[in-house]
Amino acid sequence: MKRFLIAALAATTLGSAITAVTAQAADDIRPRMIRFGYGLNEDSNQGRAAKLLAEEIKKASDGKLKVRTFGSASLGSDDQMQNALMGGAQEMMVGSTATLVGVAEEMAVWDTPFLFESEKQADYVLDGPVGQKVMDALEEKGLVGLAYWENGFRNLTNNVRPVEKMEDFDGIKLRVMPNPVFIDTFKQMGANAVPLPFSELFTALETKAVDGQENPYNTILSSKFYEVQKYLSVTNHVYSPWIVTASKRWWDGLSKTEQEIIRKAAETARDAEREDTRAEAREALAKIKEHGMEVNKVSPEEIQRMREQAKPAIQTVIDTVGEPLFNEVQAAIEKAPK
Ligand code: TK8
Repeated sequence: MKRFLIAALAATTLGSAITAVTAQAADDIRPRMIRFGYGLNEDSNQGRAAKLLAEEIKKASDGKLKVRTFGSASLGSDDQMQNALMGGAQEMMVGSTATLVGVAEEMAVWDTPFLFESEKQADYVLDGPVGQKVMDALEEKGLVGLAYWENGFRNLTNNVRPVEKMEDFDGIKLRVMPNPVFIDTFKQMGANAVPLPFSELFTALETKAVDGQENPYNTILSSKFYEVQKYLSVTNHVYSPWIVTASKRWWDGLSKTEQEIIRKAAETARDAEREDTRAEAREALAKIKEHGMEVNKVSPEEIQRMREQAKPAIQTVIDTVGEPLFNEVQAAIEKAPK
């Protein structure tokens, strides 16, 4: 403050007054090392966005805030990283909202089968007030939500048979994200749903501990699931967001300027990541086929049957998040652009 006053007194032109203000803001940024973890590899859409986030933070802080990114779950599974953030042992991460349901049950609302019909709709709801409300539920659990990134619409892969109708799920050992809504949804379909962390998934497919999994095209490509999976069935059964989070213990010790820089970087990276992910997804099916996977598109009639069959899982969501929040999300969807 003293420095600011002296500088301001010494200022004879508007230009140097501005310099003084900037200098004061810079004092607000301390040299820090930020560990940012994520589950996919560096060559994935998640990896590219993490890199961009790190660059943005470096630029905006004049190199004082240094982000070290750790891909391929090298700091642990999504679940382990969440715990590290809550305990203050790691600063930041990006991972699925689905894995956070055990921390803040409100997150389960995004797992509602067939919730969104388009990416535009998802952006509108996630970036709007109800998306923020769900994010805010993390705070009392020791996490600060910064931005939703796109994981995307999920599709099914397996080694048993192409899934063309609901009955084809029968007996397939399917890895699902570890949360009750995903387990329920696929049990309803007749699959044998096995919850597993993503970091164990490739090996589980390779060793045939499970027959299949479900993820967006981007991940099927970047994680090379085509090496260990034969059939891809296009279901778009749910849109999955990722969420960038920070350890609240750590966050509360940052200056306002630092918080602002990091929040903005998470949002800038979000916008770029969504564009990148969508562009990649548009090309992905052709590439997946080139890698030898057999692709089938599930018919609208069969999707309708799956929607009906998934209804008990929707009830699980309502029981978990409460009817008011569920309805609020529905209302936002109705207002969203198609
Ligand atoms: C990456 C995961 C992944 C998710 C999953 O750590 O677990 O299947 O789709 O993106 O968060």
